[in-house]
Amino acid sequence: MTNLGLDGDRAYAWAVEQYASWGVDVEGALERLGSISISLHCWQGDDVTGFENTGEAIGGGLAVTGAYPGKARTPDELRADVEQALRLIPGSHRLNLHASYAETGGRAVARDALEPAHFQGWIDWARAHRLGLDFNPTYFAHPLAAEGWTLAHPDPAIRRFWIDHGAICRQIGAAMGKALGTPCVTNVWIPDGSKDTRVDRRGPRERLAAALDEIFALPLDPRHNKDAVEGKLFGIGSESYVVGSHEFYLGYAITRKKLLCLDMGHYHPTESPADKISAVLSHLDEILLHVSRGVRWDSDHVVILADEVQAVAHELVRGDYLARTRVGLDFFDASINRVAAWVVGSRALLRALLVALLEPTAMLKSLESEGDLTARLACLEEVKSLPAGVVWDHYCRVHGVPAGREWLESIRAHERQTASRGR
Ligand code: RNT
Ligand code: ZN
Repeated sequence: MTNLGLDGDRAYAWAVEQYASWGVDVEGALERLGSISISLHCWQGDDVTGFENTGEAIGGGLAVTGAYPGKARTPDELRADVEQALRLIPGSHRLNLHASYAETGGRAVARDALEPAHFQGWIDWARAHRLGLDFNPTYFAHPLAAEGWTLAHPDPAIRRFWIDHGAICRQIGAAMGKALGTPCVTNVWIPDGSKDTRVDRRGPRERLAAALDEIFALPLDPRHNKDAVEGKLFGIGSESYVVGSHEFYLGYAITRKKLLCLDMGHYHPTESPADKISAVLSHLDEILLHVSRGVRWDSDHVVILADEVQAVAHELVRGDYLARTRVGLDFFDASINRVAAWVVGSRALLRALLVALLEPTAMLKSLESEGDLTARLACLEEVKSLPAGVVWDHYCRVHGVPAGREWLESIRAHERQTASRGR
């Protein structure tokens, strides 16, 4: 063993003692952390471009800024980049695909004619790497979405196209889940909304509910596919009205027994996504989280270990919601190395979860229930300086992943290997 390893072991033993003095079982916490899979969003690797090669603008109010070189151009490049990211993220995780990442062998396949076969490359690769897959129908970057309306479009022919797309995507999700032995979450997000004052706010919502009911009409085995619906506050071009708002989907998810997807960027900036978890899980079996970071607006910045992410992690642990929550990332940044963005976001989220798992929650809850609010506040503050960083380093080491900033070396080497991609 190297000196570094010895120092690390000593530091870890000391940290375990510190936590034991608070009644916290560090090994138990690490075991629980190891059982949490994060769904990495494929779209961080190529700025939400996908492989349809239609030259269609992304649209849907989504915007990716930056011109960092090295963007993945092909499924193989994207898979190599995900593999590189996963080498630097401790634990076993998942990949979240959009329908626009189908592999159609250079042939144009309409979105309402996609098949599981178009994702066989992804499925085989996921199996080889022991990854689960999650899925999303793609309701943007398409001529029939160019007006900003899809499932709630007033034209029944356009609605039909998008309903068929959604229905087909659930079956693709089920094929992924069946092949990989882990349920695929297929998440529906649509951009539909209005830039300016909407007079008829009711019609589009009635159309959306009816369209969703058609999409979900075919019963699928929940061991293969689980459906989620994602609401939003506003987007570029839908500032005044969003058909699929939070309230719309909360009601929909409760009445149709779907997963509700809470994207951390999809609320008023002063709202707390963390506080919504126990509220919605009072009425739902499961939720999907899109962990993201809005800066002033729904800007989809790379996730960092910030207060709101920590608050979400605390809620999942304190409320004992981990088993009822699927955790995914959702951000896109083209101004920094795209693989590093996945690594920063995933490691930040895992660290937040670790801090939450290392909390003496039972003790804090009993102070609270005894009404000792002074001790609750004092202890919440003291706990913040416990040596979670030392435990994190140990966790990385036992998972064969660089503990500190050394992981950047590996990103640099990958950058050199992929230099020929250019911008
Ligand atoms: C958009 C939603 C949605 C997308 C992805 C690409 O506001 O957050 O989840 O980011 O589907
Ligand atoms: Zn999202």
